[in-house]
Amino acid sequence: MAQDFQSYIDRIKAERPDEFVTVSHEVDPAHEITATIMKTEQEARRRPVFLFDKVKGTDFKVMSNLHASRNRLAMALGCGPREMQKKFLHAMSNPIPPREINTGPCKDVIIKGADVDMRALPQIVHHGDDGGPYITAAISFAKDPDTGIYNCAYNRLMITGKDTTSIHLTLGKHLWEFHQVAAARGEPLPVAFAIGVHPTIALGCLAIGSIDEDEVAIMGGLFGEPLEMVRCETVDLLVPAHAEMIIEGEILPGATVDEGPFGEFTGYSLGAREREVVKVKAITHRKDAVFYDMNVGHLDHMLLSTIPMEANLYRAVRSMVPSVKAVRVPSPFTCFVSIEQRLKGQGKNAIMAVLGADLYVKRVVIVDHDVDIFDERQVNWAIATRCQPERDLIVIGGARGSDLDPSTSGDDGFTSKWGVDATAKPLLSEFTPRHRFPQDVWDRIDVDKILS
Ligand SMILES: Cc1cc2nc3c(=O)[nH]c(=O)nc-3n(C[C@H](O)[C@H](O)[C@H](O)COP(=O)(O)O)c2cc1C
Ligand SMILES: [Mn+2]
Repeated sequence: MAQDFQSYIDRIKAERPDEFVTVSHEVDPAHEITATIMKTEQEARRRPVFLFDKVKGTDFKVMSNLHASRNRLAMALGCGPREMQKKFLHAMSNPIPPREINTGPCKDVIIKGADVDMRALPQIVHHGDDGGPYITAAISFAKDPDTGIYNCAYNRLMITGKDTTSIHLTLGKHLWEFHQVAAARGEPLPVAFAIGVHPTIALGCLAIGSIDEDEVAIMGGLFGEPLEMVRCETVDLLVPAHAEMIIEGEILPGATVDEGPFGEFTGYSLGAREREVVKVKAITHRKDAVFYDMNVGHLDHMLLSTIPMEANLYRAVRSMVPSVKAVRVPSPFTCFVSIEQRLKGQGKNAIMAVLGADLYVKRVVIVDHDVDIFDERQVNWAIATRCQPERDLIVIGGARGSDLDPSTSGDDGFTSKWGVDATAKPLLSEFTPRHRFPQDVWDRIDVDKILS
């Protein structure tokens, strides 16, 4: 399968021409890119991929909103939208290690040392209150300082100088842990960022699991072949050979800079704080590189992250409750699960599995398999009619969640978490029956005839 970004874009242009919009007039990277995408979504109810041909202050074209459609993501994975979770789980349990190749298109242009200028990149300001221009589609590649196992994640980078950015490391996540270990030794942590990648790489980097699970090999599992990687110019790391652009650098030990606020996936503008600093050592890119801008805080960002999150949560619940039916992450910090409860207590076990499997989940609701978790009215109905809060609500205090949860403001993600067991007690089969119709009556009513 082609592992580059452009050939995937060519497929969208050929197979889904209505989903590709080129903006040929000049746009201001301050707010206009994000506002154009969101106004199109709100007024025309469309979520195409956007290519901004002329962006003030830079030679790079900017592309955005690629991931704002489940169908487009499914196309990247070569499956239907309903098969994505299965495909993701298969890749997690069948990872394929990468293959190093000598060189690749991401090395067409190599800019090093004093020639590095982050100001030559698009200086995109997304929302009104943002603290500065941000790179929102940077996928970090770094190695565990002890084990050498790779870790990948998206990390927001605020451009702070000619060769510096800040980096947001969610407290307690894997890259933050690598940095803690390196910084305690007084060492910088080498890191490289890929910008503009095939959506399979974007999905793979968001896999949730142990720090010892290598996201690069999950990307291979998703491609069904090893990810082709090349060696960086200035740091000892491998990066995707076919990326549009690579930024090489290191996270400095002990240095911080003011960062944020930033309009985030929570729907809030927040997170202003002192954060770690990246010293940029090289930028390499394709000769015709398109700069990808994640339309952060909206569907481009949200749809992408929920697929890997849901796969991991399904895996976790299934290890505890084999008869799990479906898992969904409908909104930030929230998870809905349906199970076929065969034994008393499995609803509570499902709560424990979910809260133990993902740092970000703060609220989980478990329902029986007759409730469609893709319909929030049904979930609310189950909470209202099958729950006794005194008995069915679990609250865990003093846990770790997202430092971007505004309700933990001042406490940086130190949070309580809750689970709602909205399954029927003791079991659905013994619960008050739902109203229904005798099957023979239902079958003999001919709606077409009545309406004709
Ligand atoms: C567009 C986008 C931006 C993100 N920005 C950040 C960020 O700035 N900092 C961060 O720690 N996680 C960010 N995340 C979430 C992480 O990439 C995600 O939780 C990842 O799985 C963490 O990797 P880990 O589990 O290997 O630690 C972002 C995710 C997306 C999709
Ligand atoms: Mn990881």
